[in-house]
Amino acid sequence: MRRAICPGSFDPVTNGHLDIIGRVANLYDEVVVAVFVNQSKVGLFDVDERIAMLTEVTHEYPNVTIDSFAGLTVDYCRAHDISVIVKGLRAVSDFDYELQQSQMNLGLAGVETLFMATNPLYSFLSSSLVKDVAKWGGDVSPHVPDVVAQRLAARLRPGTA
Ligand code: COD
Repeated sequence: MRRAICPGSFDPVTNGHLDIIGRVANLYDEVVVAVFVNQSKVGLFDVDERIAMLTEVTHEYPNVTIDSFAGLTVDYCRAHDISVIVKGLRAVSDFDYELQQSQMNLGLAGVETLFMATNPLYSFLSSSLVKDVAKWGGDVSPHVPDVVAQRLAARLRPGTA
């Protein structure tokens, strides 16, 4: 059984994340999309909300499951018999930090990291950018699934949705 993990904050999931998840689902028998519970950072959406959105937008992939974790990604991998972390790379600016993480994770636990190049349609997309645009009333519907656009409007511009 080939099992991979796509870890991230997913606050919230964007079409860029979803593109990577769908492509990974075509390559592995099982894919866990794991929301990192970061105790030192308050997100726009809580972990349960992020999981609910991810669950809804990945329902077409039967081999994708959604989970959350606290602590090290490699500890989650060891506990769930996962040998590969898949990360999306948008630009050179992602590379330095992702390289450091991948080398640390390999050293910590022998877990490999595979980098998947972003679809150029989404190379500029990040959750932070989407939240900023939504906050000021910009149209984020081309960049996130409908359910996410609706939740962003309800959270950031209540009364206007
Ligand atoms: N196109 C392609 N890929 C994308 C796009 C896009 N438009 N947007 C984001 N991605 C990729 C990112 O590159 C990343 O690989 C993944 O999707 C998740 O992105 P985010 O922004 O939701 O999540 P991050 O980058 O904040 O997640 C960081 C982790 C939670 C993975 C990391 O901090 C982690 O592993 N933390 C656990 C603690 C740990 O193990 N620390 C030691 C690390 S060595």
